[in-house]
Amino acid sequence: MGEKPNIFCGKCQLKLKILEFLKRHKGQALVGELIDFFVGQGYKRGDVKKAIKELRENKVIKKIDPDLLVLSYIPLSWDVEELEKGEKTRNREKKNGKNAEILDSLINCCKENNNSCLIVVHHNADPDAIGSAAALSSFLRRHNISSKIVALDGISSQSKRMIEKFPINVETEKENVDPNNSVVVIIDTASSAQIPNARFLIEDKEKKKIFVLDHHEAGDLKEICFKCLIDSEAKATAVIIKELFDSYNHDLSKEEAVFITLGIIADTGFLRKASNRELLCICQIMGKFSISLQEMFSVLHIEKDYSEKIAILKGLKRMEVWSDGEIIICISEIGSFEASLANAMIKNGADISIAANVKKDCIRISCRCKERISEKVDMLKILKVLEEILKGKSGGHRTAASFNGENPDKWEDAKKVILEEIEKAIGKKLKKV
Ligand SMILES: [Mn+2]
Repeated sequence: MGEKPNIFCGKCQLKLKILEFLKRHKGQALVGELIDFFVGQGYKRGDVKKAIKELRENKVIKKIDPDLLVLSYIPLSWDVEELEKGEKTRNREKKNGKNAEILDSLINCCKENNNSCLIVVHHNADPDAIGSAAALSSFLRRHNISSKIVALDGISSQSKRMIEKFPINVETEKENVDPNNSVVVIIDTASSAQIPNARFLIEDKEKKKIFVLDHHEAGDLKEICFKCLIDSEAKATAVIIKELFDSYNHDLSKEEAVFITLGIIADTGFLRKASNRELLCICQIMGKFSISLQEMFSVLHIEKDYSEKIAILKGLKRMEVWSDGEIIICISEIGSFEASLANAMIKNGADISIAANVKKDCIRISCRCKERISEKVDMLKILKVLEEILKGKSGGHRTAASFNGENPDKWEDAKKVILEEIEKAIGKKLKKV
């Protein structure tokens, strides 16, 4: 038998056997029964107890009530590699355990501040900002601290829908916010430029205790804050909040779970951009509460305006399709919403989409290119070629680029140039489909 990696330092075999035992018993067992079983297998009682203790310290298993042990996490398979991966996850949890001090500190500061604080979110506050703020506000309320969610720079339409469905108080009027409240938590926000109307709340930073909880690259708020937890690896602030609660051993309420879920779904593009960390968080919540993921999706799904839908449908009707037999290129014209049309063409099968908004005295073009194709075809470079013909400027990147020009009369010529440039890039001739 090969040498087992020393994942749990010593007694690895026994620990693995305990985990296998728990797995066979639907992830849970009575402490006494488990110990008796292994003693019956010839292990020393003390060794079994020690192994259980170490597994609990590693957060692999936990005790729910005095007698019941349950698995904290269930790996996909029970080999050592999976357990090692689990170990990495737990190391992050341990790190956050240290970070949980920020919650202690926040609670203490609030207690010295009349049991209150303000929770400030960025302009056009999205569901991650509002959801994280709502979950934190509920957490504080359960510690007898009243907080006000402050959104003086507007909230997004997605957030409005979320609040309609799950009502919470969000303050949007400056007059109703006490400028002297000395504890301010800033959520999902990296720089003061993102909170122009709320900046007065943090101006007198000597007198304020400012906390920052965020997942963006650090901005100027990091410089002025009293304490911060900035983790740019997290895909949503909501996942940071959830992990903070976990390491605080906070018993998540359903309301908090809903807001955290909505925050994660919104900031990960309906989970498409979620990493294991966000998915694990969602799975833990789904395992504990009866929350329907479909319902959460529908709360955040926003119907396009009638005018936008009609514009896109007209654009699709006018669409030309070109191909080399493999790569599909769609070109069309539209009176507005050219970016939406470019996205719609990609969504319906195009590898490259070009949507032009040809007006009397100006032209705007929006392009998209699938990641896979963008290794060969650089749409920004192609739009640059048009700068002379259409008298304008291009911007963006390889996969999403746009163009603004003053010579709309040359659109037909420009279209030919675009197709030629694509042919050059892929080294094949295109045919109209
Ligand atoms: Mn966010």
